[in-house]
Amino acid sequence: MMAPRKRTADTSDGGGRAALKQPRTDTSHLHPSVSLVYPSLTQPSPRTVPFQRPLPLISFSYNQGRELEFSDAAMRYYIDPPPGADLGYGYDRWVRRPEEKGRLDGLLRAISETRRREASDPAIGVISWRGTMTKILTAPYEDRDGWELNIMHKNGTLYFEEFISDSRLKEKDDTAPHQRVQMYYGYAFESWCTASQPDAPSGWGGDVDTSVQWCRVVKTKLGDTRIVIGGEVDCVKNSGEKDLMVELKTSLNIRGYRDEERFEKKLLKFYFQSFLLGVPEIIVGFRTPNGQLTTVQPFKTLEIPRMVRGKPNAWDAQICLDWGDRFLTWVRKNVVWGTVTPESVWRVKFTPRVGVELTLLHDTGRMEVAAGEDRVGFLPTWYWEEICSSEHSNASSLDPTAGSVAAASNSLPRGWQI
Ligand code: 0WD
Ligand code: CA
Repeated sequence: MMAPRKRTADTSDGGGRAALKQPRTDTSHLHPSVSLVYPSLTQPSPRTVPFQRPLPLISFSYNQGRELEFSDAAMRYYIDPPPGADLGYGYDRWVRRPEEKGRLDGLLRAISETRRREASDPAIGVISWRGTMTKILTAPYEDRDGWELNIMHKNGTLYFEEFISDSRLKEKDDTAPHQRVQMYYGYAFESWCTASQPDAPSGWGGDVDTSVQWCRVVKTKLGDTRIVIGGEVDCVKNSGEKDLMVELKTSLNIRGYRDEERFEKKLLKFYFQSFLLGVPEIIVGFRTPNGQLTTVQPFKTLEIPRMVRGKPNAWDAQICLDWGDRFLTWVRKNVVWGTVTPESVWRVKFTPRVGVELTLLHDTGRMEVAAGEDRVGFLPTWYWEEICSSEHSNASSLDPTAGSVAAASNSLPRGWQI
């Protein structure tokens, strides 16, 4: 193991709100950690951080055997569901994919395929699944669920992987029966609302198999950071020449003021989840507690922030974007500065109502992340080798120590420039 660098961590985030935490005394965290505290939710966002419209790069499908193929085989078309549909239908036939660690493998294969097709090496600041970015951006308003990320930095790119420990994984797999049913309602709604052909009649779209997914990869930019995000897309609606992506959700019927507030809170997650991938419409199926569909309501993603503005429990999307930008800048600064070897793995821990903390993992932590698999840190070895070889062939244009993708962007072929 290499000795940790004896440097004081840089905690400045540009906003002057970061705080230095003393190194912990327990032996599992031998390195100093830095933290970034929450933004104020009562003040308006101090600045407007731009988010670029996501542009599609590639899409892929996972088939029933969970094999990835570069096709739209798993793409579904939206069909209006039958009124009063039973969301418990087919529960016994649900093929439930076991919970897995938040590995980036599928997304990395798609990025590698895009590089091959475009014969270029894109300058990317962050690579992440969409669900991870949603968690990061909505953290200022999250008061219940914490999360942890593994982070690596190579050739100017930060890789974010959600860290799910073995015990947490087991917990997720052992969902209580009541929760399993609630979870299933969402999938059943997807089946009642989709078909493999655009002109299919309304009805059950086939038994639920959570291994099958259609995913899309987009490039976008938050502040100065170019980001490549991959995420699952539920279905598309054929509108003239273009297929428009649609996100499907279920939610309990709104019976009163409290329910309305709860729903408006949920809209924050719905909004960012779709916004990040450029999904323009969210269709919500409202249901009874025991799973009968009552009404279906479409929402235009971009109109959601305006809908909640001025409400008692309103959220402000700008606070999230500002926080997200500060988060990414803070991670980059500290990781670039503190990385001992390119194989270093960092951990970010988010504590609701407190903030985030960043730590360099030591040997035991790194071994837990690799979990005995063929990986360098959490990146698959085949991918690692690929980026190492492209580093050599691009040695003149990509400076891996610069810590910024901006330096490399001028030499990139068009098409990958955002
Ligand atoms: O298994 C896991 N723990 C994870 C899997 C963690 C993170 C990602 N992934 C996989 C996803 O299964 C998918 O293949 O990464 C890919 C992209 O996911 P994403 O789009 O970034 O995930 P997210 O935005 O969190 O969720 C999108 C949908 C969910 O729809 P709803 O409407 O519930 O938000 O992906 C599905 C789910 O339908 N999904 C999952 N399905 C089964 N098991 C899981 C899961 N753990 N996580 C998301
Ligand atoms: Ca969904």
